[in-house]
Order: sequence, then structure tokens, then C-alpha cells
Amino acid sequence: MNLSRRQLIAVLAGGAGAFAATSTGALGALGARALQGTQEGPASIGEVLRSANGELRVQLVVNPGTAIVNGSAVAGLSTYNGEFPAPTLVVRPGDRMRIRLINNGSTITNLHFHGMHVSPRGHQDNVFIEVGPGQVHEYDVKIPQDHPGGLFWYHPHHHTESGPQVWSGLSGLIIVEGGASLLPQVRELRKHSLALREGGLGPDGSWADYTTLSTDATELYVNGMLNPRITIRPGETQFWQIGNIGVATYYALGLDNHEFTVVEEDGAMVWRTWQTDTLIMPPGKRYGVLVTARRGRGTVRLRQLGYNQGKAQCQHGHSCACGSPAIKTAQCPYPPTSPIRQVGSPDRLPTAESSR
Ligand SMILES: [Cu+2]
Repeated sequence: MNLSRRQLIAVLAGGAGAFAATSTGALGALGARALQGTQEGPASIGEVLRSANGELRVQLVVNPGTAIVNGSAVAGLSTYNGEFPAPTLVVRPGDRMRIRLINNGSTITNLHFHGMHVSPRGHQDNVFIEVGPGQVHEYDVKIPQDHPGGLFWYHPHHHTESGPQVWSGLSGLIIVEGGASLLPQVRELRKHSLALREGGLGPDGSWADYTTLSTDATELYVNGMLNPRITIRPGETQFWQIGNIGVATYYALGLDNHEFTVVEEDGAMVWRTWQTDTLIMPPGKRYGVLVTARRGRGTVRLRQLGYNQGKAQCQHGHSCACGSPAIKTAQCPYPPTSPIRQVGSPDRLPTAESSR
């Protein structure tokens, strides 16, 4: 596999009625790999579980079996509540998250609230909790009043099981309301949440076994879909919160001929915004960015520009390409990153008015 190939992962369609430009054929010609055909739908976030009256009271059922992936039923997954992608949790600072975790799986699991400033004790963000097959655990996580707003995520964190469980579908986004989305320049913008994860089907059409994990064999999903579409008007600025909730893949994320203005990073507003044409995103990484579509109609492609996946590529006895001692790393350069240009304080961000 050529690691420097540019893999399409989503499409930005500019202008009303521009969808025709995003035909499957056109995408295929650009090297998109789609296991079950390109999803023509928008990049929907899926199920959203939102707190009310200071409390998020939900049930997450670890559900081994079949789920709908990119429009088709796929066996061999393990999902929360049968959903792929997992539900997105939306909470506010000061909320309690009362989550009943029911483990219908065959291995021990638990919950970790990645990046959140919450207690690791008791029934909160305690990775030593063990919820065995058939067991139930009641989480009660208190989010501090001064918790920053931004993007976080949840996934199992039982040692040795986290990797296979996340791979099989057990990870989802958490949005803590506030942060950059409350800035006057951002508040009125259209928002999208993009959950990036890898996955793929085995020879029998079911979800590939974790032991086959290799960047060679994986597809890149955005909100559980292959090559979904986001619409944006020419000149419009949108706020995207992007999280890598996969298990191994590093992304170098690029948007053709466009730049990202970073306003949030890892669940916190940045002190100084900056612009880049490449977002480097290891597993767990989150960015909140402003994207302004250039004038004129057409489509813009969000791509995995390619990243030397190093040892992750070589696990489980798979033949290694880049990163293997047998192969010169010079053949597999890390993607060049453009120098960071600071844009300045939030009062210099593009405004909703200027983008109309
Ligand atoms: Cu984590």
C-alpha cells in the first residue's frame, strides 16, 4: 500500500444544488475506497443523547452483533445500543452523567471519559472498574461547573480489552457545551461534529477481526459513513469539531485548497488561534476548527493526506511497509506540515456576517 496516497474521507459540497458534482464515479476516480459504495447522505452525527435539567440519564448497552454501517447491515461489531457510530453525548458544565452501562459482551468492559476534567474515583472516570459479561454498572460522573466546553470522547478502558473493543465500535463523542462555540464570531455558524474512526470488513463481509488490524486493510469512516457529504455555501464559515475516536490510525487531514483556523484543541479553547492546511490527529486527538468555503460552486475534498503509521502497521504479524526496519524510512516520509501561522485573538476570527 502506498502510504502517501491521498484518501478521500468526506466531501464538502459548495452551493445549493451542487450535489450532482459529488457522484460516486467522480469520487472513485479520486481514489476513494468504499467497501459498500459511497454513502450519498450528509455527515449526520447519528443518535444524540442530551442532558436535561442538569442530568444526563442514559443507558449504554454493549451490544455484540449486527449494526448498520454505511447503510448496510454488518455482523461482528460490538456497539453501544446497536448504533454505529455510538451515540453522541451532549452535556453542560455542572451536569451529572448518570450512565447505566450494561455489558452484553463476552469480555470485561468499563467507561473512560477521555480528556474530561472529572474524578477518577468511585463510580466516575474510574478505569479500574470491571463490568464483566452480563453485569451492569451505574456511573455517576459529576462535571465541574468550571469544566471547559469542547469535544471529548468515551470508550472502554479495561487493560488489554480497550483496543479490540474500540475497534469493534465502542467509542463515541462527548460534546461539553460552551467553549469556542459560544464566541460571538462562532455562535451563529453552522456546526458539524466529525467522528473519525477506522474499520473494515473481513473476507466474509462481517466486521474484520481486531487481529487483522492494519492500516492496509482499514477504511476510514466519518460518523460511521464512508465519504459522507457536508454542505456549505460559497463564502460560508462553519465550525467543525473533529475527533479521532479510532484505535490506531494517525491522520494528516487536509481540505483541498482550504485552510483550517484552529479555535479549540483537545477540548479547550486555544489562547491564540492559528491556521494550517494539515491537521495531524493521532487517536484521541480533537480539534475545533473554522472552515470558510471559497467563493464559487463545486466540491472540496477532505482527505487523509497519508501518514507513516509506524509500528501500528506492523502489529499482529502483518507485513510492514513504512516503519519496518527492513524498509528505509526515507521512502515513507511523515507528511510535511506547513508552518503554523498565528491568526491572533478571537476578535480577529471571521464573523458570521462576513461569510454571508
Ligand atoms: Cu482515551
